[in-house]
Amino acid sequence: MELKISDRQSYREYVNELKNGDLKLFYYDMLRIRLVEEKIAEIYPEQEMRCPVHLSVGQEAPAVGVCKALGKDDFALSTHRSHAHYLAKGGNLKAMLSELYGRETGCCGGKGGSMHLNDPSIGFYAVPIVGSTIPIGVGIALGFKIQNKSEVSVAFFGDAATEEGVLSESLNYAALCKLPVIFICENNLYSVYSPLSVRQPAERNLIDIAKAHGVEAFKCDGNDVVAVYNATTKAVEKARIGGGPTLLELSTYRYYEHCGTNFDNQLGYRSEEEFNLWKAKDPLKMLALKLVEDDNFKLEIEQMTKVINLEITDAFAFAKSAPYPDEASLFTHLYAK
Ligand SMILES: Cc1ncc(C[n+]2csc(CCOP(=O)(O)OP(=O)(O)O)c2C)c(N)n1
Ligand SMILES: [Mg+2]
Repeated sequence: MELKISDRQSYREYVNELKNGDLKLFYYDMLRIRLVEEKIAEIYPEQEMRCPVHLSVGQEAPAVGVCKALGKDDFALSTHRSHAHYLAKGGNLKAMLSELYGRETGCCGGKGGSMHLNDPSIGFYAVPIVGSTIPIGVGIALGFKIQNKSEVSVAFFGDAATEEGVLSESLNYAALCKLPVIFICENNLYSVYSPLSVRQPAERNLIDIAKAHGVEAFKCDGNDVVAVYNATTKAVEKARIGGGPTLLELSTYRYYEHCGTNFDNQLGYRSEEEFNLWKAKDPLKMLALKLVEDDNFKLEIEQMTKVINLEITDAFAFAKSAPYPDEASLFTHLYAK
């Protein structure tokens, strides 16, 4: 059967009518993030994007599984590795790419770059100081509670951030005040080139640390978008009715180098064998396995790819031709009003 899909909107309308539409939407969103980032990797050597980039290829499931469990007014705080979170939370692709190209149409007016994809209208800030999303997420949750709102905040952070003292203080305060915050640790095993084994004693267990502070905590397969979505949905439901915080530790893996658009296994800080084991558990592959019973799915992937690539070509053209910020803008947004 030939599907009549001409643009993203009509694809979404089509998918929404399907019974297992959510799974297909998850796939669509993860594929979109992957294709966007692979395109960034492909043309980064042109040296027109003048900011460092930290790619999430391989880590799409935490972004989509978590953000799809949130509403528009819930707040997500992301890190230096924020493209996937921004797109999954509903960020505008043209505004994101413009930001990477330093253009005034960027979501930070072209002054932030890849690590500052901020858009409060979609409930999203990225803060690249490792660990800082944790207390800011708690602060935003405190704000929601004081205002009697039912929104929740989500703090994304990597495994390296769990080595910072602020995690303990934040867990403690969030549990004490039963704040509507969800702590999401994306454990990809590395902080730049340092594996967990040289940074933390083997007995150190994040789940136990969270529980010791009175925060419910669960481990979850971070490459299984459905598992991530279900775990986050539970945590969000609990937080909305005053049940307090939850921590989820999501196991996942980045494919590209820590910062940049190359592959760096040749450096020897991680083995080819480990890399291939994780590639076999690729989040898109794992979700496709759940969808194979649908004969049309292969065809749909092809069509999704076409639709997404059209959007990407359009968004890059937009970003590359947008104006640079005016010199006078150097002196704006320096202080909060
Ligand atoms: C406070 C602080 N120290 C150091 C850095 C430099 N730095 C940027 S990312 C990073 C590693 C972060 O590892 P992790 O939190 O596990 O996230 P991942 O990069 O693996 O996604 C470091 C050390 C920083 N941004 N902030
Ligand atoms: Mg890490």
